[in-house]
Amino acid sequence: MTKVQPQPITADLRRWIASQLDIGATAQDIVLSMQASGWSPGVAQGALAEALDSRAVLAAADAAMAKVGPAGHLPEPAIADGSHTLVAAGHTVHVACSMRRPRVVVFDDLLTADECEALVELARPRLARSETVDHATGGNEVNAARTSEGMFFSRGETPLIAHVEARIAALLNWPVDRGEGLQVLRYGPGAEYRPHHDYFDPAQPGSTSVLRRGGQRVATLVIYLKAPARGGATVFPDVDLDVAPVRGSAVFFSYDKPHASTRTLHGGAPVFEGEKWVATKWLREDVFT
Ligand code: PD2
Ligand code: ZN
Repeated sequence: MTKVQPQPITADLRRWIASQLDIGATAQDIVLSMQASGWSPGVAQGALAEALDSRAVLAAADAAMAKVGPAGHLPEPAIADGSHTLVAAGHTVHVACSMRRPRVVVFDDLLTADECEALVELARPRLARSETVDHATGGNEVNAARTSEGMFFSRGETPLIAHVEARIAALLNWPVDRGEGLQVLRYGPGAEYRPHHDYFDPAQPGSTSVLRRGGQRVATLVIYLKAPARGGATVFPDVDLDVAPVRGSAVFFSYDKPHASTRTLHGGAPVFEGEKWVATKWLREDVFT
């Protein structure tokens, strides 16, 4: 008896469907092309429904943002009135602590344990040794200062990712389309990310090409998906602040200029025991393409 192999919805397939939707292909065209390439009708329709669902979530998030007007100068949660419980896209998030200069806010319960686990499992098969931007060329390079493994999701890649991005957009009052795709990092014992700034140094020749895709980074949100037993804090050496990695929590910080005077130097301290997983969302001043 021949066994029918299940056909998984792969990242490549999701990207292909997204590109077809971008160029205006109809649902019927997409399903027919998939069937012609050997996908079963059920999988083709399921993958398309998933892609349309993600798009609807992101479109609703951007429509909600349009109602509150254009993005302000910097991403910022609405806590100026003393609120420490925020409802973002229907999900309740708690403010654990905040600092004014540099602007740092720690959130609890940004993601549920199930959401953290699902993101880890989606990312796991796609991990590779982390790269950083080569300042001279704007390309990527493996860097000894970053001993984690990582991968990038594209924006709205799955309905879960679209929901998380809509929640982040609502929490930080910054449109989804001004964010890079989520990056997931895994740190094993001994792995670390030495202190650095997340903005692109305008003086470096390699920054020109990255700045063309949405301008400067203006804020970072590091979400803890899995906490190590010891080590792995996110550290801010300029202000002697260590943020403990707690599953579902996140640290947000913003920087109004690409300069060390923002005191946003930060790093991932070495993991001593267990594994640390994070998802990082970088926010740009303009639409990220
Ligand atoms: O994993 C961290 O704690 C960390 C520290 C510094 C992540 C990043 N930077 C980053 O993703 O930029
Ligand atoms: Zn960083």
